[in-house]
Amino acid sequence: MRFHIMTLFPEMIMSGLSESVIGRAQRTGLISVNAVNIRDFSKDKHLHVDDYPYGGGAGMVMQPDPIFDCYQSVTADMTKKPRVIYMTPQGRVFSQEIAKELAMEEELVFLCGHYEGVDERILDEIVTDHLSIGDYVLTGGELPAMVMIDAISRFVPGVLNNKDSAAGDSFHDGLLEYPQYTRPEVFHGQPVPEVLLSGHHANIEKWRRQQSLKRTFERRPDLLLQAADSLSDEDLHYLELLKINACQS
Ligand code: 4GM
Repeated sequence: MRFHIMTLFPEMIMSGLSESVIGRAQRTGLISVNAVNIRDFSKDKHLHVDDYPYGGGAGMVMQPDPIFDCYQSVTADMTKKPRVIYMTPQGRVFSQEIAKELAMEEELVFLCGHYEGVDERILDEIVTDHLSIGDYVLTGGELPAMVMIDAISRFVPGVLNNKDSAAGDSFHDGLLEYPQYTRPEVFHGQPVPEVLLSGHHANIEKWRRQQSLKRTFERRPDLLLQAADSLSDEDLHYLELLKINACQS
């Protein structure tokens, strides 16, 4: 998977994605990250890439020409038009499902906006997907792009080793992950749940499933509706007990 990021802060992208699992995925060639500086495509003698908004108002607007030339350069050797993602609070909210879908692409281009906006004409011309990482405003699209690249890369085969992929997936079956414990056996007076020390694998699996259901019920009840298809009769029975307990307390 090749990621191309059009940005005014390429070092932020390259350094943010150089560590840990995503850094390793780059070094082993499973993914590549190509952050391109839009400013390199300014034709202005002062390398300006923004200007005052027509109609007046506060702030500056990123001009379409440097972004278009950057896009032409990034896509020059591509055989088909790639999906071009623009990170904006006005977009569809990014999710695990969207990450999985985008992981099927060979190339992805991200356009990071800054200042008070980007000229609408370049968005109309090149952007295929308007996406948001949540209902809040940041100073630029770089952090959202890094968030999406991380989430997408996890679905590229080989990026997670078996240990990473079995664990750490908080959306297994659409439920939240069960709690984990390691040594010491007692920490600040709190023991590890006894069942985990029992060696009884069936009981451990059952306890973990119940913990996942309990957590999801307490913390993200909205997810239970979406997960309804993957719930067994035993799951539903346990949820009934949780519901009854919740009414009594
Ligand atoms: C507004 C319009 C994305 C702000 C375009 C970008 C938050 C998100 C920006 C922009 C952003 C988000 C830059 N802030 N919620 N800031 O995904 O590029």
